[in-house]
Amino acid sequence: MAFSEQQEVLVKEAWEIMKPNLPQLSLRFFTTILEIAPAAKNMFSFLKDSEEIPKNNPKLKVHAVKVFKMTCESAVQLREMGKVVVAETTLRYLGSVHLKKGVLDPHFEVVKEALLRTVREAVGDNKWSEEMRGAWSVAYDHLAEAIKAEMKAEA
Ligand code: HEM
Ligand code: ISQ
Repeated sequence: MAFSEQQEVLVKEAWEIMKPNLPQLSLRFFTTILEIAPAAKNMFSFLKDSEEIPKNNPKLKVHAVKVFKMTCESAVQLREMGKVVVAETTLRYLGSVHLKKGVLDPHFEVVKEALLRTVREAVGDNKWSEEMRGAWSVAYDHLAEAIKAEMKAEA
């Protein structure tokens, strides 16, 4: 399935709106993941010694922003090349991190839903549309498939 120029524009448009609010959106994203799947809590080192989600954990923020950014990059690559090409070293590393943490295929749907909700909240109902949802969705799915494939290759 080809990714259109318009889809790339929709992903980038949302990203521009998100940029000034990344610390807050990162927290929102992470909180939403745990709302959908409370059991995922034990996977994350950010929560090891606390019941509450840390409001100022730099690692949490950096990782969450990476997920946003990588989804945007995935959109650009899909448009330009028709496939997602994460640098081989990055992909290997992400594959092994997620494998080690015990991430399973269904978790990717949880993170996807949380990502889409976070983008929706960030851009607001005036800008949000089915097309924007579709564009983020496809970009995320391709990225997730690349990570899953690497996890399977390493398992
Ligand atoms: C760590 C990205 C999906 C759980 C990370 C890191 C990145 C990342 C960049 C940081 C790696 C590091 O520097 O150590 C992504 C992307 C995903 C994805 C792009 C999907 C396209 C998932 C899913 C789960 C998950 C589905 C399961 C709920 C984790 C955990 C860590 C992690 C537990 C380790 C965090 C820690 O304790 O330090 N991910 N991730 N990720 N991810 Fe993901
Ligand atoms: C790591 N992997 C996927 C999603 C995340 C969200 C917040 C913080 C870290 C993450």
